[in-house]
Order: sequence, then structure tokens, then C-alpha cells
Amino acid sequence: MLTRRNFLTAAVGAAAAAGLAACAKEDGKSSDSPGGGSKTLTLGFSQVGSESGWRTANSDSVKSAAKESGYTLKFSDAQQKQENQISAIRNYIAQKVDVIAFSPVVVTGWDAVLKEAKAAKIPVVLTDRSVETSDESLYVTLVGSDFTDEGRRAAKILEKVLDKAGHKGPVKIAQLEGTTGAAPAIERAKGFKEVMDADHADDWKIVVSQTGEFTRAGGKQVMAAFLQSNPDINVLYAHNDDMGLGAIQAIEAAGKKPGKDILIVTVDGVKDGFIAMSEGKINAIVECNPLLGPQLMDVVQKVKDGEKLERWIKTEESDFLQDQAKDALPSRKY
Ligand code: GYE
Repeated sequence: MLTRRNFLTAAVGAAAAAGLAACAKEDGKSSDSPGGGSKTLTLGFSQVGSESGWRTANSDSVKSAAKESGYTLKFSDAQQKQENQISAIRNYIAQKVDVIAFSPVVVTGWDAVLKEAKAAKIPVVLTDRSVETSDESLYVTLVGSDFTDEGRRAAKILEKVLDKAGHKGPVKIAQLEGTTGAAPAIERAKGFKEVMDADHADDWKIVVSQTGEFTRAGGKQVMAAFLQSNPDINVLYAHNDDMGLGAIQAIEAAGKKPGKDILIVTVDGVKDGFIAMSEGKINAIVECNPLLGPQLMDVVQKVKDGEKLERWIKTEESDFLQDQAKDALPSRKY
């Protein structure tokens, strides 16, 4: 039997539910799922910036996949600044979005804001880049690449590049690092060094290494300085295509031939990188796939449905040498 108190609670609950359904209809957010009434999922996405061709392709992929899935996407560009990402995430918490996804510009310094999201019961999905945290419960999963392995692959493909070029003698490497403190910068350096130390301790040496912020302008500027201080560099390992493309300009300005006088290995595989490779200016590219949107939306839905997910959902990628560039170019999607 319903007591008066229980009855009131039930009545208020029913009214609230009806109200919610009405709201959902009013703002046009009700989904067209068979049951109807459930509101569209809102995803708050905080992007790193627009520093590279990879990033542009990644942002486009997220936007179009959200549209395709019928989600409401709130998107913000942090211009490579952590404080902008933190305030974007705080905004999404205040707006009570259903899920927050973000690609953290650097690995450290996220615990406080992630705890705020947890307290507000908003699940967080990392995409592309990882964070360092002592509390694993602060995010559900990471959808992205294995950057350490990309670094190893870069070293392995450099062996082939040196071989093909018939290179003899010491290998003097210049490294253009990504954004300082960012997962792909840390891990691409680590994986490369791992192979170098294990297999080439005698003949390979990184003679200069500095960040070029993952941008073309940064790559050009830093490479010009490298060439001044170390004119005998014969290999460039750039953590992304854009820095490699900027460096090519600096190499040419210094009167040297990129891809010949200086052998070049980059990471990403954006169209402009492939064009430079087909022109003989880049020797090899380690692919890092930015088209994470569809996979991310799938994960977001699973998070909402309470499905159990792996801690890291890895992206599948390939490597490309110069002689594959022309054939591969027409089918590159980014
Ligand atoms: O390689 C670079 C971009 O985090 C994997 O960020 C991404 C990297 C990518 O700026 O081009």
C-alpha cells in the first residue's frame, strides 16, 4: 500500500520524468530510437590545438563522426595551452555534458580537474594522447596510438633508409622533438633511443635534439639553428611531418639536399608528408593515424551504456619507404 509520503515521492518522480521528456522534446534533442524520449548524447571535446596537418585531420574526423552518430558535440581548441584545456573541461562539467573526451597537450597536471569530472559523475575518455596519474579511476580508456612503438619503428626504418642510401660511417642524428611534456614527444624519443642504444650504440648518435612544437615554423627555425651549430648532421628524425617539412625548407636554404645530404624520417603520414616523400625529400614515414573519430564515438556510446572497456584501445598503423610514396599517395585519406 502506498503511504502518503511514498505516494508524493512517486508522484513527484513521475512529474519530473514527464518534465524531462517534455524538455527533451522541446529542445529537439529527443533521439529517434525506437523507445523515443531519450535525449541525444552530448560530448564535450577539448582539442590540443591546430598545430599540424595531423591535428586538422583529427579534428575533422571527430566532428564528422559526432555528426554521423547524431551526438551533440561541444568542441574547443586549446591552442596548445594546458590552462585552456582545463577551463574547457570545467565548462563541460558545468554544462553537465554526458561524456568528456580530450587529447591532453602534456602528460602531467590533470588530477585536479579530472577529480572534478569524477565528482560530477561525468566519464572522461582520453583520445590520442595519454596522461600520467596515480588514480586510474580518473579516466575510462585511451583511444590512440602506441607512440613508443612509433619511435622504435622510426629507428628500424632508419636502418633500411641508411642501407638503401648506401650510407657508410657515423650516423649523426638531429632530432626535432614534439611539444615538450607531450606523450608523443616523450615516447617517440624513448622508443627511438631504445633501438639505437640496443643495436647502434657504436655508430649512431643524436648530436642535437630540441622541440619544434610540432609545427612547420618551429621545425624550420630549429633546423636552421641545428645546421649552424652542427653542419655535419646527416640524418633528421622529426617527431612529425610538419616539423620535417619546415626543416626541409631550412635544409634547402642552407644549400643542402633533403633526402640525400640529410636523410629524413618523420612520423604521421599526412598528405604533404607523402608529397615530399614522393619528391625524394623525405626518406621514410612512420604512420600515425589521426582518423580516430568513428572509434571514439563508438567508445563514447559504450561508456554511456556502461559497457566494460579495455584501458587502451590502440590504433593500427603502417610504415612507408620512399619507393612506396607515389603508389600510396592517391589513397591517403588525410
Ligand atoms: O603526431 C602531431 C600532432 O598527438 C599524435 O600531435 C599526435 C601528434 C601528431 O601535433 O602531428
